[in-house]
Amino acid sequence: MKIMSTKSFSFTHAITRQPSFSVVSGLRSTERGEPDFELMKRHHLDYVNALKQADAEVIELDPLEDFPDSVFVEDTALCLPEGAILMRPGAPSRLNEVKHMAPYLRKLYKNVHEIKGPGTIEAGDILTTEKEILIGRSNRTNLEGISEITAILEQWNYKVTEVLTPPDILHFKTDCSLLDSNTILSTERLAATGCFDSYKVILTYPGEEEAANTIRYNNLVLAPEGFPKTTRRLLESGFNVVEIGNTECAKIDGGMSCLSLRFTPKK
Ligand code: CIR
Repeated sequence: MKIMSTKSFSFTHAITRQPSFSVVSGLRSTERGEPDFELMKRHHLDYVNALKQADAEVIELDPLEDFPDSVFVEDTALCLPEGAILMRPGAPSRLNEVKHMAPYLRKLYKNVHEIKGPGTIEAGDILTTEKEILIGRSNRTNLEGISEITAILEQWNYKVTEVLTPPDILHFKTDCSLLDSNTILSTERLAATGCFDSYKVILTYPGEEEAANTIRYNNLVLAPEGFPKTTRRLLESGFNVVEIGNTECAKIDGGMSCLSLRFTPKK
């Protein structure tokens, strides 16, 4: 795989948070059974090790029992080379997760903004590519949240494109991920909206829509295990793929991107 140095997938650091025992009560859109905590912990360890294998310095935070979904740190902040932006989650039970992330980001970044509201936005709805930042409106991310973050991103000279997350999909990135500076992995239903028309798109294999949420971290793509036909498509396109078990997080709508913040700090 060609190693390119780009701001959208070249990083030095990652933040993860251990699942809490309460994770078994995490929010979910449909009931798919209770997550097996021990198995989730093993998958989480594999995930952290894969980030390290991709040269990440991983800051592993302690579990937060009061916040069942706090393992999904991605939703609390957007981290860019210019600074970090603290989100304002649309799920009331997740709102105060941000307070527990803020001190770590303030240590690592000089520039930390926060979404003050009344709008809401979760970073699971934000896809940063080399040429723009796509933000999906969803049940968690509304117009006010998008306009508040857009004002900050435009100061940093980003082009922001608002897109619609198809109905019944939790977050925009539930259905897509960035593979390289011009390639997106997407489900057919999301690509059909036209939001990736200016990119090269690799589609998830029909029936393997859950494989769409991966992460590219330096030269590695972390992809969920159990979707062999989509993984084959990635391998055939020249990506280095490491598969990580995700069956337990999937029961509460979580995937590869949700489990980390990926960034290069700037003091
Ligand atoms: C939630 O509903 O908020 C969690 N159970 C799942 C969050 C997944 N996060 C993400 O896609 N970025």
